[in-house]
Amino acid sequence: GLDVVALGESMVTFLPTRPGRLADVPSFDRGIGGAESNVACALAAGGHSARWVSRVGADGFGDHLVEAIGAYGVDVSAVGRDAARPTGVYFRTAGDRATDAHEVAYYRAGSAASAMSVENVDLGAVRAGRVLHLSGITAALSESCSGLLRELVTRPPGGPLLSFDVNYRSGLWGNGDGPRVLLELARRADVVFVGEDEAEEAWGISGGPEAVRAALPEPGVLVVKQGAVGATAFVSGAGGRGLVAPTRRSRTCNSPAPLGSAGVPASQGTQPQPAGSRAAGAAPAPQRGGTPPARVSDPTPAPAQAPSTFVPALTVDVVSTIGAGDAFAAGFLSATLRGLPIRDGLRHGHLWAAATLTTPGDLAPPPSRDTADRLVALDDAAWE
Ligand code: KDG
Repeated sequence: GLDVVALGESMVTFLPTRPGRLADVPSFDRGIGGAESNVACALAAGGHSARWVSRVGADGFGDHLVEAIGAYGVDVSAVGRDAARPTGVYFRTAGDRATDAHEVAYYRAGSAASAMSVENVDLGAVRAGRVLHLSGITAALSESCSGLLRELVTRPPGGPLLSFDVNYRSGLWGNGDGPRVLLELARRADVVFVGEDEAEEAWGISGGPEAVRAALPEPGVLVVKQGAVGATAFVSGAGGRGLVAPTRRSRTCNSPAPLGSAGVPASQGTQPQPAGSRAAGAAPAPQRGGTPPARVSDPTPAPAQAPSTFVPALTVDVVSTIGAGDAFAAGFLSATLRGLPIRDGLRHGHLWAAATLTTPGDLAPPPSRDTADRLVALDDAAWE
């Protein structure tokens, strides 16, 4: 069977050929974007079987998306064509290096994908993978898309593990419903990805990862991305229905965890690491108010806290942050599908994100599995 199915709108993207405002730049390079297909493409490039489900127009841009995403090795057989509506496109700048402020101009209202609904999408094809990856963008596109998402998060027993990237795009939410809708959707997922800054923007949560977890205790796996600082994962209950092994590499958690088997208990808690396994002078845990998360090297996690694992991000020369969250999610899901422990999932996430951060487009192939595994296996000192 398929490892992953991702559903969502993809667009042809236009990136300025030189720095400047959209008002001034005269020429653009064509690329492809779409948060969910970015995840599917990265996973396919990383050796997994992946399908992207969506709808595109019966136009040249629709042809291009299907061809380009298919060329990554993604199954596009369940992508529908809409003769009456166009494929969405968008233009964006690479972003200001200092502020990371991007100018984004979407031309997607009334697009073929925005007309997706429970009637015109093959739900069997969507639920055919071990993991179903969705994002909050889809909920913002239209009433029918929102209805489709609601249907997909109401899972039949034995359905795929549900992965959800909050992806709050304030510009897409005409009304003020986004924050409430996104929280409701996230609560129903097994694995949730959210940025610390995003949680603050959408939900007004400013107390760091622990505060995000307090507001979102339901998902078996919650990954709070902290930008250049790192990422913190919380694992509880069966750890995403037995999918994620929360402890570090050991004989038990090294064996692939059963997928989609509701009720299979995974061992809980962050395995205490030997004191001093991090080099002296390690970067301090993020302190943006609130309690710093327990780090993988903390000998004893604070008692009242949910078990959490923090892994610092790699220091890279950022070209563009667009698409890095998708690459992170793909790297994490890849490790998860392979039964790797949570720390390695976060490291894969950071590595795959680094591949995207250092290129201008929305999407870049991840490092090969061999290379990534070797880098992930480096000791803690290399990961500070
Ligand atoms: O995650 C990157 C996306 O922002 C991009 O590829 C386009 O899906 C997209 C969106 O809606 O912004």
